[in-house]
Amino acid sequence: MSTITSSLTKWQKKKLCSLFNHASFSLLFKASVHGYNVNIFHQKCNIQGPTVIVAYNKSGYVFGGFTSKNYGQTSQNIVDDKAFLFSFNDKEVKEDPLRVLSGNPQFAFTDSGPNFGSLVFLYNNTATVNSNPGTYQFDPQLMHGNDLQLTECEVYRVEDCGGLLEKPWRNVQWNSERRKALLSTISGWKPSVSSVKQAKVLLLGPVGAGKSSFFNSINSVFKGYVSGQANTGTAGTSLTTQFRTYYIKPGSGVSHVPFTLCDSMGLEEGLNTGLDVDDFSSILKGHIQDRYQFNPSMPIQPDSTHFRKSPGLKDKIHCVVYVIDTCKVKLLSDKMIDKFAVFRRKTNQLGIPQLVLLTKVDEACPLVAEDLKNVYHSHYINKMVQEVSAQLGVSLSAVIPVKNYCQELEIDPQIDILLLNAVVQILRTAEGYFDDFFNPEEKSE
Ligand SMILES: Nc1nc2c(ncn2[C@@H]2O[C@H](COP(=O)(O)OP(=O)(O)O)[C@@H](O)[C@H]2O)c(=O)[nH]1
Ligand SMILES: [Mg+2]
Repeated sequence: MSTITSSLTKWQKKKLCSLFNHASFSLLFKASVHGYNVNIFHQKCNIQGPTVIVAYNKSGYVFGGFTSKNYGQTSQNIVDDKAFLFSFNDKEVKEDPLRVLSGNPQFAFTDSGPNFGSLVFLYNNTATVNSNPGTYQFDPQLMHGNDLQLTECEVYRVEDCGGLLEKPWRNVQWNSERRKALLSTISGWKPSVSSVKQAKVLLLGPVGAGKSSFFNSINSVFKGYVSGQANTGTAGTSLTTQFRTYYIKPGSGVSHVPFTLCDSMGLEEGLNTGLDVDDFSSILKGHIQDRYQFNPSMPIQPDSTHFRKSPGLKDKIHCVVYVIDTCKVKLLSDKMIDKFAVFRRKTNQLGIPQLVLLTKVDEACPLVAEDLKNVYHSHYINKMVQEVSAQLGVSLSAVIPVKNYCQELEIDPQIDILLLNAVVQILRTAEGYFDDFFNPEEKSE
């Protein structure tokens, strides 16, 4: 699965959000990745419901149009009285965005590209906008500074995120005592089998979901400052092609970290791409050693130097954590859901308990971006937790929202609390593996 990421800066996203009432955005199309190509635009954006097109030019303008109607390839005009054009400029931080409504909002989503009457994007399959105020009355200088050459053009699906729930759907205390208590729970945790000192946790999910960022974030919590050991990034295909076991250095008053996090290749939706199910099975059984380089054309063989022939209990995976980007829950393809089902079945067969981490809660809901404490008040996050639980067939209590450290330079106690909560849940889940340990029948394939 290829991942595409938004070009909106935090500030720009805030401006865009201010045009909507409690909306969340999922990126559907990005011209620099998919091309200034009307056909691909239609493939990605048709029948997605309300969307906003966002164009960028060198003069610092971010401008575009919102429509509440489906894009389609029809030659008929579409009427949408909720549609509007907008613009703001990076240089004018204090000003409210320009918002232009039309008395007669008719436009067409034909093969000429998204055509808002007065603005046509992807004009002639190029990085230009055709601008001709008419249906919408605007001053071209204010709309785009008369700079019609685009540096980027994106389309987002816009979804009403429904505001805040009065009562949180999970109770979290956000004070420093709680942070301390969570750290002390973690430092006091031990696997119930004495031969094992650390729970081995495998992170699994699509490329770009935030697996490496999660490890880095947990590491940062224990270090007391934001650090980045595992490579994170936004390459289209799996950036991590090695099997890695990451040890977290004790810190923040914890003298022994009772778990390790393993990162593998990303899950991709194609049949023979991304992590292979046989390799996955070898990881779960403890056969694959640190730094094994995955071979895309063949699963690991017993004669490989990285193949551990007789793994002990400590080498096996004790908990599988599926990592999913909250913004992508609605966009999970059937193929990806099938892939999850195959991996879940394998994990169940081996009696390994499982959890789901929903990352990027800040990107998914602007109310959470504003204040992380809103995470369990957010209607939208709650909805996504329910949706992922239904799609993957895991219980609601096994879905944990988190926000990783990504842009932050300093540790934030609230981010820490959410991350530490996730760790405690992971350890409690792993405990199920060890509790089961004396029932050998459940461990056989
Ligand atoms: N806003 C936000 N961005 C995140 C979060 N987690 C990861 N990211 C970003 O998502 C991108 C992909 O993350 P990465 O950890 O490399 O994904 P991986 O392929 O699963 O290892 C990076 O640019 C991260 O900075 C999060 O919780 N919030
Ligand atoms: Mg990674």
